[in-house]
Amino acid sequence: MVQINAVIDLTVTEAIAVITADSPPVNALGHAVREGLLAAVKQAVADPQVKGIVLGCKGRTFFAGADITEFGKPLKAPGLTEVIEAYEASPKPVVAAIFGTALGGGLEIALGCHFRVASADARVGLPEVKLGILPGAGGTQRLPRLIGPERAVAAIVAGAPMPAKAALADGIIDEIVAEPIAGAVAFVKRVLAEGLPLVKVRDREDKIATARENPAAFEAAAKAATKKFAGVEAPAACVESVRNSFTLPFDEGMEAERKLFMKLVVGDQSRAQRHIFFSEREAAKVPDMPAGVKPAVIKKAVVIGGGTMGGGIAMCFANAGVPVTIVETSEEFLAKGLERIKKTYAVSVERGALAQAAMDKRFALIAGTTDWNVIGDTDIVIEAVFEELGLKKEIFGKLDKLAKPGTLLASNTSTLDVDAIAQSTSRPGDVVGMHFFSPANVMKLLEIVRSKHSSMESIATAVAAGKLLGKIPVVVGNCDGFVGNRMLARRSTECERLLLEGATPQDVDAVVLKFGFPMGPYAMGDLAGLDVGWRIRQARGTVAPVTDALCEAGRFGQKTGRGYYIYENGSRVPVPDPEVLKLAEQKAEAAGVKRRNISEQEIFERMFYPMINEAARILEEGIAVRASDIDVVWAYGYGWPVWQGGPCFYADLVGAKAIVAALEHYAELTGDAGLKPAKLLKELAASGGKFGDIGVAQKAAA
Ligand code: T1G
Ligand code: NAD
Repeated sequence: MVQINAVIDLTVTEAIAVITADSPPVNALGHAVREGLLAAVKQAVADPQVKGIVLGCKGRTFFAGADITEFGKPLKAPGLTEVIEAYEASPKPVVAAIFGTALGGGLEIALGCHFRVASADARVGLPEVKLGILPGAGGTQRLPRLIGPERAVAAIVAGAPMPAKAALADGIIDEIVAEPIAGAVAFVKRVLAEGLPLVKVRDREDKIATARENPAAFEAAAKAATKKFAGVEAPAACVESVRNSFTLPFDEGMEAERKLFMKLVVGDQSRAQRHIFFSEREAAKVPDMPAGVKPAVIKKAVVIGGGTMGGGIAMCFANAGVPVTIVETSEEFLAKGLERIKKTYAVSVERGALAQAAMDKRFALIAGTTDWNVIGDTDIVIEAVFEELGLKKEIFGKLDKLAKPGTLLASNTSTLDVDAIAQSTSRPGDVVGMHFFSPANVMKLLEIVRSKHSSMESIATAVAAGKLLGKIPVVVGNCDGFVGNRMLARRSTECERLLLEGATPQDVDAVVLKFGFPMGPYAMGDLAGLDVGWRIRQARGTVAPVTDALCEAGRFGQKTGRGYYIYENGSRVPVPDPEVLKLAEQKAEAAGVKRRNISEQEIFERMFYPMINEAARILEEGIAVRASDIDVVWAYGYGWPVWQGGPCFYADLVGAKAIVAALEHYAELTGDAGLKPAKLLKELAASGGKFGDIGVAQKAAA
């Protein structure tokens, strides 16, 4: 074995050279890896003893792509394209030995090899679009030559990895093997023994010939793939580059791909998406977590309340293979809850997103009861009953008596005081908030609310449970509305004011949609149900004149067919309703509010700046430890477009100075002291500082 450099070694056995990378955690194709890979293949090609070459990795995965932390910095030679060309040009057969996740540059180098074998549980893909870029080392030129431009553009714009079995069917990999390296060695020996021709993917024309003749099918596939990405740069660039694969000669297509890559990688959208990539990984790290704190193992779960959220949370456990029991007040409510779960799974089966067998397996893991004694034999309890503090305290009092020591007791409350809930037990250290987002079986975000009593073990267990359930856990402090809902409340206040002052729901929603949100605030209110907020305002004695009047008229949104919009015959399409404007005019007159035309820019600023201002207060109070945590909350819980980076990242693009000036203007205009710029925001404005400098997460978006 020859150690080519710190991360690459070369072993020659029976005329087969095995080139192996060992660069934890994911064998990213950083400079040292590239340099070593190039030197190794040159050595293997030059060695007369060597007849065949295998490219593989040690550790948990085959190359998971380029080293994202190198982006935005001067590129050190050799570039990945040069390395791949050296493997492709080898006169000796080269076989890639894939396992784990061959992603981005990892799949691209494998496509540069003459053959690819993979373990059955491997996944391959080109997810670059999720980082606001496109495959930049030949993926948009080689993949179409293997699977055709139509399928390639769909795969590249979606950026989703595919399982080995599907990749085999597509001809991306040549064989599924039990053990990658040994399987690849056997494969290359067979190639040599049978004298199989070394076809370079770059020379394959059969899959692109049809599109060259008639690109209609490609254009249709491209249109379908990008329809949800209006205004997003990377998907459009992916389409352009894949189109080049059948309209330009290979080398010109490669050059064009390079140019598109270099343009995107320095752009704000890619910087924003890379920021979110690293921030979601940082969010799960609790800075003051002592080393050695071990999370408890979750083998069984109980959910109290089988309603909208309880049902979704139970599905999360079942989807993760954890047996879960729902506790309800009556057999009737239990049956309703289980039926809703069954229907939700059945929809996924109908859509082909879930196999019937998988549905049956998961549903079999969900039990229901009205008997609270199940509490005594579980590792975690998540309470999801009505949003009433008294009821939750009563329930945690019961849990305290029944649960075994060390059981994690969590509340899915969206607004209530977790300290108060914890204090209703004799073990407040075992209590945390685990705030899921609706629909709980879909939304990725999980706010883990740390009460002043929560122990480090409880927080560590909640974070681990979140990861087990496939969620993105963000640990936040205990306050009214935690991080997400607290900021959302600022936007809702402005929504109500703008209606009184003369804006329409469709005006405001259009501005928010244009920014990239999947839904505007009024349409979102109608989806969630206007009665949820109404009940909370009634409990708190606060008012929203227009929305309260809508609720008093039974207009709760989609569920009643009318809210801020009309929903005809059960449709989900919001139709503007002049009645709402009339109502707003009446309420404005009653409140003495002067109505006026409100510009798009003002609507924009009042939708986003008050939230950013609240984010600054949240950081001042330590409710969030990193600005990037706030960005992750909004990206994964509230639909903030990832290519806009999140409220704090976006604020840094705009600049604190401009935001402070606008807030001071609107505080004056509305008389709302809550709009006065936060201390931290004013400091950033004065110093030219950035949210990005607060906390430890922002390591690669520079
Ligand atoms: N570069 C640098 N660091 C990376 C990395 C990468 N590509 N992938 C992961 N890490 C770090 C990550 O930050 C974390 O660090 C640790 O590895 C474990 O990751 C030319 C230009 C591979 C499926 O988009 O999807 O190739 O927090 O916690 O859940 O066309 O990581 O421990 O300090 O996510 O097991 C394309 C990105 C790059 C894949 C593993 N590749 N990675 O998931 O672990 S662009 C990607 C992932 C490209 C070419 C272009 C996942 C994973 P830390 P983790 P995981
Ligand atoms: P829901 O009304 O749909 O369900 C509540 C369920 O709790 C009902 O089925 C009810 O029968 C059951 N229940 C009430 N008292 C009980 C008791 N003593 N024992 C057992 N079961 C009992 O409400 P939901 O929307 O699922 O909300 C549940 C919790 O989740 C609330 O705290 C809410 O604030 C929070 N939450 C809701 C959302 C959302 O979008 N709906 C999002 C995040 C968090």
